[in-house]
Amino acid sequence: MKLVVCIVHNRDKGKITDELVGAGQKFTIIGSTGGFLREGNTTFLIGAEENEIDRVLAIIAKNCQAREQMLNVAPFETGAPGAFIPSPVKVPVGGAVVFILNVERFERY
Ligand code: 2BA
Repeated sequence: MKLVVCIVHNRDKGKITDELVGAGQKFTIIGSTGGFLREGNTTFLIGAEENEIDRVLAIIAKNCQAREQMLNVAPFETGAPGAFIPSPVKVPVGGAVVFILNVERFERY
C-alpha cells in the first residue's frame, strides 16, 4: 500500500474530490497553508493500493492547472520605517505537488 500526499490549489479541490469519490477511492482532505505564499491550499491524503496509484495520479494531473499569480514582496532595503514599496513578482501556483510514500502497515479498528 502507498500513501499519496498531494498538495493542490484550493480551487482544484472540488474537482479532484468529485473524481476520487466517483472512482471509489478513499481519502482525507486537510486544509493547509503554503509556507511561501502563506495562502490556504489543500492537502489530500490518499491511501491506495499499488494498482490504484496510476488512476489516482491521472485524476490529480487532469484536474490541476498550473497558473501564475502576482505576489507583492518587500524589497530588502525598505528605507524609512513603514515605507513599504511593494515589488510585484510572478509566482507559479497551482499544479500539484505529490509525494508517494510506502505504507509499512495499515490497520483499521
Ligand atoms: P507555497 O509554499 O505557498 O509555494 C507556492 C509556490 O511558490 C510554489 O509552488 C513555488 O512555485 C513558489 N515557491 C515556493 N517556495 C519558493 C521559494 N523559496 N522561492 C521562490 N518561489 C517559491 P509549488 O512548488 O507548486 O508548491 C505549491 C505548494 O506545495 C507550496 O505552497 C507548499 O504548500 C507545497 N509544497 C511544495 N513543495 C513542497 C515540499 N518540498 N514540501 C512540502 N510542501 C511543499
